[in-house]
Amino acid sequence: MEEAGSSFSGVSKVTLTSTGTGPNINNGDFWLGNDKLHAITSSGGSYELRVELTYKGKGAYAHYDEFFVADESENYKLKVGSYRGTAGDGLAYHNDRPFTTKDRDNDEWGGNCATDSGGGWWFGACDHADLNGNWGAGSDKGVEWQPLAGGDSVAFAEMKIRRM
Ligand SMILES: [Ca+2]
Ligand SMILES: [Ca+2]
Repeated sequence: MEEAGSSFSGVSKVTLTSTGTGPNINNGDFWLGNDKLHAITSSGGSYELRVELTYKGKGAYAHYDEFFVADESENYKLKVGSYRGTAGDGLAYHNDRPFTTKDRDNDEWGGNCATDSGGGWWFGACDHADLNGNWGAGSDKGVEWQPLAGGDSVAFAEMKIRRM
């Protein structure tokens, strides 16, 4: 189960600039798109998520035994299940939160977390993890997984899902 997962699919690191329709490629980064994530995760069966991270030359992972993205009418709300792994549970805070982009503010903060953090995510006020930030940026604007790297940007991030 913990092999790097030939049957896992879906790469990411993200710069989603708009509302979730279609892939959005920016500087070699790729986000599958929330409509596609919803279509996949609602297509039958349940999906698990494995987040691969590298920080200071060391790999770490976070595994969730459920991963689901709701549809646009629910603002692509995230559902993640139980955590296990070595990276810390960066997504617990984001569970059940809607997706915020620079042009659709669904977060719980007075400003727009996507604008401040560099890209769309399932923000609250604002994040414990945010893999759509800016590579190498500090001050809460980086590619973040705070249980692993605090306010630093991780060096690599990938989200992979597979049907259980
Ligand atoms: Ca807001
Ligand atoms: Ca951030």
